[in-house]
Amino acid sequence: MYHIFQISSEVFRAFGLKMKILLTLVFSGLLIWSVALVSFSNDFNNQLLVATSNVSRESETPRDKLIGGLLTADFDEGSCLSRYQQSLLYRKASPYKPSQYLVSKLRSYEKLHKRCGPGTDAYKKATEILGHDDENYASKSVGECRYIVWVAVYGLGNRILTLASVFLYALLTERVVLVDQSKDISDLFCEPFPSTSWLLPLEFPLMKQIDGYNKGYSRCYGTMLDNQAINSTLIPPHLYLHILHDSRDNDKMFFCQKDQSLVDKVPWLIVKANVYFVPSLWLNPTFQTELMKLFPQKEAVFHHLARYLFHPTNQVWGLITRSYNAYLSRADETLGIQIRVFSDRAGYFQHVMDQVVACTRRENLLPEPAAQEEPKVNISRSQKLKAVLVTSLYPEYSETLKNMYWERPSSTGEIIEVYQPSGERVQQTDKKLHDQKALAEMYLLSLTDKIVTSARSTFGYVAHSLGGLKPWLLYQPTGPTAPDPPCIQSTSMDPCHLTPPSHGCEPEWGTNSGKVVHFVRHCEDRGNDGLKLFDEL
Ligand SMILES: Nc1nc2c(ncn2[C@@H]2O[C@H](COP(=O)(O)OP(=O)(O)OP(=O)(O)O)[C@@H](O)[C@H]2O)c(=O)[nH]1
Ligand SMILES: [Mg+2]
Repeated sequence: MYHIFQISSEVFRAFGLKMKILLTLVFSGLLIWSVALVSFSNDFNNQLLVATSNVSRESETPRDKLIGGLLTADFDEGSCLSRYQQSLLYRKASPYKPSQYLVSKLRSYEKLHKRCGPGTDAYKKATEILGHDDENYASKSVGECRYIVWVAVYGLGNRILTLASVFLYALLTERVVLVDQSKDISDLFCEPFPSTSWLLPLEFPLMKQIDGYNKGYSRCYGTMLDNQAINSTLIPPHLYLHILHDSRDNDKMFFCQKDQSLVDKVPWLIVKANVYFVPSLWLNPTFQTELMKLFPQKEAVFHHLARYLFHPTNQVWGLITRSYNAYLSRADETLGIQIRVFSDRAGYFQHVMDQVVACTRRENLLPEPAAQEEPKVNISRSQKLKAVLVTSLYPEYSETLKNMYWERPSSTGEIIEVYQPSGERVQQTDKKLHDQKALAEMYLLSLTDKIVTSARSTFGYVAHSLGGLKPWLLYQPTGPTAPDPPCIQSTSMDPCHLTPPSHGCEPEWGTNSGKVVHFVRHCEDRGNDGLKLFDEL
């Protein structure tokens, strides 16, 4: 027994010794090997990281924060984050590039504005003449600086479109544009021109009178024509231009070549407008030559001007970026739907909802909900996510759409996420936060991939044109049923000039203004009315 134990303990001791040596060898081998492996894999990972970052750096097209030279680099970034961040972080590169001629014209305009803007001697001198209302400027040189004052009237969509129109007119006629700041414009937009201001000083001599200007005012251009109170030998120091939906034929003579030679001599123009009047400027042969050089792609006029002029303030940019990051940034595809109801008793209407659904299905913008729940065995985590941004005064439209895709799956398997930032119910123009939300929503719509907008809505026009998107326009219902067809895709992204001149200028008085030049035609959403720029024939 003892023997057996003694032998086996010796065997074990000998075996244990060998085991120890063996284990030590194995462990140290493993250790050396794993150290080698770790350092190799670190090296490999590092190399992989360098390689992939090179690839992503190479494959990522460098974003152009100045948008092809449209923007000047002369601004401090922090004071207006949207100006340079829009193209760096939120927008796809626009397929529409500004012409070099437009870029150089903008740089010259910026210099002119700096020389003539508020606070300069030139501005002071120019305002002094406003005190002498009886003076005739026919034979006087009015100095280098002539001005056009934009007055804020009507909804925000109208304001944005008219301010862009007034600015283009200023570019064409070498005037300086100044902006009525009595409303909330500076809560919405940053200054667009460096080292100066576009805000009309509150002490402007005509400030108190401007509110009351209308068609009946003796210095209204149409009224002066009616009264034969203006001609080449009788030029007033200021003129009021009435470019609104109720303008008379004589007010619209403003667009004609002969009239422009008179208007040009007036040092101060004050404009109230609620329509996008750019298309009518193209009907004037003098402007047309210049406009062709500025905008070789005609339908991109507002697109470029808006990206140059309208930079949301940091507060509005916060609204935009928070919404974008929370609801749109992760989607594979985004669709914007703007629903504007024009009727005395506005609100949620079933026929408007039916129209939106009919349009988005017919045009393959949204999938059909499936007839029944499919028993899915293979669950895929890579389903496509489509985000739908709805904007409307009424929250019921997006709620209905959201329910539709919750109650039934989509026939394509896509995940449909519906989001509506606000539902203000009533228009509250000039209320700061209301207007800021309206601007944020127009801007967010402009960031979507495809867009459906309501006919006749300036809110929708701003959104699609700023985004460079040819919209699907929802026809305006004429009764309590959805129009058939429900919508049409526009072949041009530029906004429509509602209530344009219906006539030509002499000698072709009576010509249909939609038939004067082939690229200015009636708007798809307005039947035989409205004027719009088209590149596609
Ligand atoms: N936030 C938000 N406000 C809206 C919306 N629709 C209309 N509004 C408000 O109502 C105003 C409507 O005026 P516009 O912006 O000129 O739009 P429009 O569709 O041309 O309407 P009208 O000018 O009344 O013919 C907007 O500026 C907002 O104040 C919307 O979808 N979202
Ligand atoms: Mg409007």
